[in-house]
Amino acid sequence: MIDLRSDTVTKPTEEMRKAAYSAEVGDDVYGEDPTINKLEETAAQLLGKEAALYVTSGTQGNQIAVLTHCRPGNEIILESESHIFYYESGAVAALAGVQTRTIKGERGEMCPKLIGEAIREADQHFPETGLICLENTHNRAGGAIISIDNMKDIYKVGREKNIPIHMDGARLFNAVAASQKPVTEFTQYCDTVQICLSKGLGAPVGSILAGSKEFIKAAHKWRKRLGGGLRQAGIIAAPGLVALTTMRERLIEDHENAKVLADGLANITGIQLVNKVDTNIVVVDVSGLKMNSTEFVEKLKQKDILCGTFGPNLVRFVTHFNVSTEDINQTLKIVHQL
Ligand code: TLP
Repeated sequence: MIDLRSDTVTKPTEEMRKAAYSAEVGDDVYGEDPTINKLEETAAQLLGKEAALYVTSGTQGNQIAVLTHCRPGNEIILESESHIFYYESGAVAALAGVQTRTIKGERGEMCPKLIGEAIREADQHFPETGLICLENTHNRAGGAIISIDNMKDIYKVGREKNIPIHMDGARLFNAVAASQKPVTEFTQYCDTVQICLSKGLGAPVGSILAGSKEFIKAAHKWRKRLGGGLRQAGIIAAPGLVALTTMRERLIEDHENAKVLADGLANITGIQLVNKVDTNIVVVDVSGLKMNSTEFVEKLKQKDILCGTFGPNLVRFVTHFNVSTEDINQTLKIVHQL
């Protein structure tokens, strides 16, 4: 099987498995797991934030961010196809009791002026705006990089009106690798950031939520409330540390493979490339093949290639370190024959 459904399917490397085996552990609810402590310190330093918290998933990290920044009845501003809005099962409503104000972006980038206009004035009729959320890279915009300039302008709007910014940076290191800019160039323009260790970086589980010391202290309590207090979890944090320290630079290989795939697919009659490929995600429209996305995905599955539906006619392919350039060429060969 060539699995291009997501970079979440990556299997831990040998080094990660060895790190898990030999991890020093303790009870993290007592703050005594040295491996988790090291992971959190390393992540905070790397991301240019005062503190960090190890959480079970990207969704948990984002939800804890919303819960910590907001109060029930607040409104949060976010892009209309952002993961927090689109793919987190309505958790911001169910858990944090906030309502969403979505803004349609251009390749995932929201217009700072529109954000400024969406921030609520003080009025008894209005909810209070509690948070602005960004997503970098933007999944449904096809792994698009949100530019540092756009982030800076949104941050300015947030600061003027005293609204914090949270970045869903599930794939932030893809943006970093592709743009060859330090990660802190991005994170300086958000108050809190969530990064996934379990996507392109390849760890089996876990995310990091980073921010100020005060914020992380409050976030820690929310993690506990959500049942996310873990015990000898150094065993899973150890591969996360390997992921964070050794797997970032190689992401450019995934981006190169994504470009080969995108160019090849674009040359196949009936297939239309939908996104400009900045990183590791390729989205195509298959309606020209006289089939819908479900049929396309099923046909490829029969030939041992996995990809995912992304809309009635849209299909998403995601490259990662368990997919080689030969696998990409094989995929193209099979799609040609459909
Ligand atoms: N994305 C998954 C699916 O949930 C769609 C994928 O296969 O791409 N933020 C962003 C931008 C994400 O893409 C994801 C996962 C998450 C957050 C959530 O991470 P997890 O799956 O760890 O909860």
